[in-house]
Amino acid sequence: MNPTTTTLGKTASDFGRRRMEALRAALAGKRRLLVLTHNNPDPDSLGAAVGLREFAQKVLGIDSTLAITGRILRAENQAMVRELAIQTERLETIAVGDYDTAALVDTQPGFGHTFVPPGCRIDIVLDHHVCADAKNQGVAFVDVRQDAGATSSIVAGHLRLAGVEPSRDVATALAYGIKTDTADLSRNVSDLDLEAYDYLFPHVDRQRLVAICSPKLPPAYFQTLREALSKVRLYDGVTLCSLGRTGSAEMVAEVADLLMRMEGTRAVFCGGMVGTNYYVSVRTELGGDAWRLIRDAMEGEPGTCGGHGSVAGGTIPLGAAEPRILRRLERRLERNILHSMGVAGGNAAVFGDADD
Ligand SMILES: [Mn+2]
Repeated sequence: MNPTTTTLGKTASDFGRRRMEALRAALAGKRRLLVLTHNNPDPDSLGAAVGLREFAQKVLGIDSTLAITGRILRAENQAMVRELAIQTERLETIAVGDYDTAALVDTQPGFGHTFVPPGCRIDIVLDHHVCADAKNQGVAFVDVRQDAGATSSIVAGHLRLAGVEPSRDVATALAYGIKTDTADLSRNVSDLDLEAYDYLFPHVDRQRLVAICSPKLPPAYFQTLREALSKVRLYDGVTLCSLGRTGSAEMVAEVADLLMRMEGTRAVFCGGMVGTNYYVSVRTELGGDAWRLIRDAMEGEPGTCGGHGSVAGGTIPLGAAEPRILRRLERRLERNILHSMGVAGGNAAVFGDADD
């Protein structure tokens, strides 16, 4: 056995154990926990939320509620909620006074896509994002690990170190959260993610996991995808796609993921207008810094952005959604992103050019 690895492993688990004990201490003596996450919850946030509920219940006997804002949009995410019977409440229907403690997972107080109701004091924050807007002052327990590929991995680590055997549904939710945020353990992956996955895997319902990963999709999905692909602009190693008006921020992220698979692509920048907000998703090849790229792109724009490793996202409030204002914004973003990537502007290649 390699003695260096052993020492490092021990240090890492001592660190994890202290964190787990601090989480237990933060929850000790509480009666009811309110678990919150960002708007339009994604699999990692849902996995982390049900994992934290499992921790509160199995380690401390505390009942909890997961309250959400926005919508669960992607077909896979809807399948996750359905297949794993994830119970959620609408945040606007919750009486905050019924809870004596509250937690935020996969986001932090102050982040743009996160709503904390007035009178709700956050005591616990579990997250893995970098964001300049974080306002964690006064939060009793803050566990933000930027090297973690998924918040679900952080939560699974707490369950593992507390000696909890996770239920099949909870293990499957956490595993799916890790899978999506790390692109099947290929992106932004750390030892913590691998350890978490090993711990969860014997308890995962593989049948359900498959049902979640490839759900049926409505015809409208393919229509949107077709429109998105017709707007792709290819520069040297940089792929841009402005979806214009689109149905959901999730679609922007989904197109970004898909385009990142194109040969020769070093970075993808996708944007789309939903309501009066312009949503941005950035992907870079492994080792790239998506957060730097999105900050460069959004330089001088209002709004917020966050990210980790090769994945980042942001929101720009546009107010008036006139086509002219949208076009100008897209032009500014394009100029910034090309400059940041050191790529000359000019004529982009567009799909279908040769035949048109
Ligand atoms: Mn996440």
